[in-house]
Parts: sequence; structure tokens; C-alpha cells
Amino acid sequence: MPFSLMSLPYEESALEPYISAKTLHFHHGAHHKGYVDALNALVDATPYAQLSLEEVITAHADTGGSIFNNAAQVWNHDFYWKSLTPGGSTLQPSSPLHKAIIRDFQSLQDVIEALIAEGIGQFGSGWCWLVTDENGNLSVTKTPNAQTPWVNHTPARTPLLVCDVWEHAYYLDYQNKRATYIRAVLENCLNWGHAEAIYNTTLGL
Ligand code: MN3
Repeated sequence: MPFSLMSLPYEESALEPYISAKTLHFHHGAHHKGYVDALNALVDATPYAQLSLEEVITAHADTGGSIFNNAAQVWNHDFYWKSLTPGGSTLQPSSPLHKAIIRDFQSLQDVIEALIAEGIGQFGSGWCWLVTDENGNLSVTKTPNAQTPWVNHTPARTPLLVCDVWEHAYYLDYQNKRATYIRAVLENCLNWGHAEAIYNTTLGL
């Protein structure tokens, strides 16, 4: 099969109590795996099976459809797992990303509040994102369903962090309380080191 399910970069229990092992078990092992399996079934024995995941997404960005939806959901979930880390991580005040956050949002807490507002504001399923343009200007945004800001945002934006706000991401732990889930995850589990590495690469630092 051309595409494979990414291994979780931590144990299923590693994000407790903010995300339970039961949620990670189903979210990664059933929902994320479901997108990988569906994508493989759709592209098997087609020219798309020879492309990278990013190339498949780009090729279908304008038309959407099942291949786009499943491929982009695979990519978005890969990025979501990398956006989280047990206990969260911090940024050094001297880092370029930290300086940009102070410039564009005033404080780390302010960027978290802006992300929470995007996540709450997404009606129905989707994602809330911290993104950068090619000059390092930060902003927050949201996308519905499988859409992703590096192809579905005009102009394209580079994702730095994402939070999944589909109900399957939080219903077992928080039921209808999406805002409680987003705040718990963003305040306690964000992998700022991952965001920092992408930011520095984007700016050639
Ligand atoms: Mn999900």
C-alpha cells in the first residue's frame, strides 16, 4: 500500500489527563487509520500511488472529492500528533518564534486565546491553526472538514500548530464541551519546539 499510518510519537496514555488513552486509541487507531485505508483503496493501481502525500493533496486541492478529503485528513492528523507533546514544551524568549508571537499577539497566552476562538468559531468539523506567511508574520485561522491552510488558504500559509476540533477528537473525554478540550490541550500539550523548527526552516534561519 502506498501510504501508511504514522506511528504516534508517544504512548497512547502520554497526553492524560488532557486527552485520554481511550481517545488516542480510537482517534489514531480507528479514525486516522480509516483515512489511510480509504486513501489507499482509492489510489491503489492509479498514478497517484506513485506520488507523495503532499503531491496527491496538491493535485486535488481545487476539485476536492474523496481522494483529497482522505489524503488531507491523513496529512492533518500527522501534523496534529506532531503538534502535541506530553507535558507541552516551551519557547525560549530569545527564539525568533517567541519574538514574533510577542510582536503579533502580545503574549503566548494571547495566541492560545486566539486559537481557542478559531476552534470555537469553526461550525461543525474542522481544525484551528497557527500559521506563518513566508515573511514570518503569524496569524490564526480555521479550516472546515479536511481543508488545510497550505493548499486551501489564499495566499498559502505554512502551518506551525494545529488542533483537531472534529467531535471524534474530544467527545469521549469532554462530550459537547469543545472549548474545554481545546483550552486543556493548547495550555498543556502544545509542542512549541515543533512549531519553532518549522518557523526557522520557513525563514531560512
Ligand atoms: Mn481527527
